[in-house]
Amino acid sequence: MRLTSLHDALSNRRKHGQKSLAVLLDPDNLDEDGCRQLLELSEQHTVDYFFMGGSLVLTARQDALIRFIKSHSTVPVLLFPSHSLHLDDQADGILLLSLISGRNPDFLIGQHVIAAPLLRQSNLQILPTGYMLVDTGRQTTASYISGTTPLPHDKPSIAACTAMAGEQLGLRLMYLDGGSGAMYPVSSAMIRAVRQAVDVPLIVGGGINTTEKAQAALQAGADVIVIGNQIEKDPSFLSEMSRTVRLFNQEHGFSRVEADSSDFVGGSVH
Ligand code: 1GP
Repeated sequence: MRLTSLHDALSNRRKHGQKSLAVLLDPDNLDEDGCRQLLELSEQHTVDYFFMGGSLVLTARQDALIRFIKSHSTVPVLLFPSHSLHLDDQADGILLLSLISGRNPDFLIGQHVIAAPLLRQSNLQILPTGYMLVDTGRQTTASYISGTTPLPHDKPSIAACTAMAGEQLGLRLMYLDGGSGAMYPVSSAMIRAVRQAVDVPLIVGGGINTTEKAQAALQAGADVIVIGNQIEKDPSFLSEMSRTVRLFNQEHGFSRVEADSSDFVGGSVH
């Protein structure tokens, strides 16, 4: 299996304490004009990754959007699929999600079995990811569609043990997700507990819609913050989040020299 430059880059960033920004693009909520606007913004304000996916993907737009991004931007595109049908070889990589917060075998291994031969034939870099849905105030599409109970918001130790088990099983990234448009984000206590429990890079998303919430997630130990909804509502939030991540990296002494020597592949550094 390809364990990859994208994975190496994430691990290097983690090792050096460098934080990253991922912008989630939902093909159901984004047309080409909206995408062009975000790409223009990402020229001026560093975005490290575009995540592409949604819980349903009702439209057939994903394919065209990825093609558009790949022809206009060097920011890596990572598929964030909710289903084995949402594969696309034009992307750079795939967060191969195992929904370890749930007990639905289809999302733990079933979809992966169906996708495996297609993934093997594709050029996608595979990032095996322990995906943990967290209860953040209301049922999300992801928990409804997956038929799983999210982790209780106020039980950081369950999240920590879940991540630990995921890491022991060989998963290379962890993703704590309150779900798109969560009423409140994953708590700092839970992020800290997971951060202390595992070494792998930690992605955190869901309901991050203010600078304070982004700073809290970074401070608690998120390596990558993911923003979707708020940028859909207000594209200028992308520049605010880019600035927040850059300032955090500066304030915490991230060395650009280290990044330039060890970092990689398409995406830019802060
Ligand atoms: C959802 O983590 C992502 O899967 C992003 O959430 O849309 O609430 O920013 P938001």
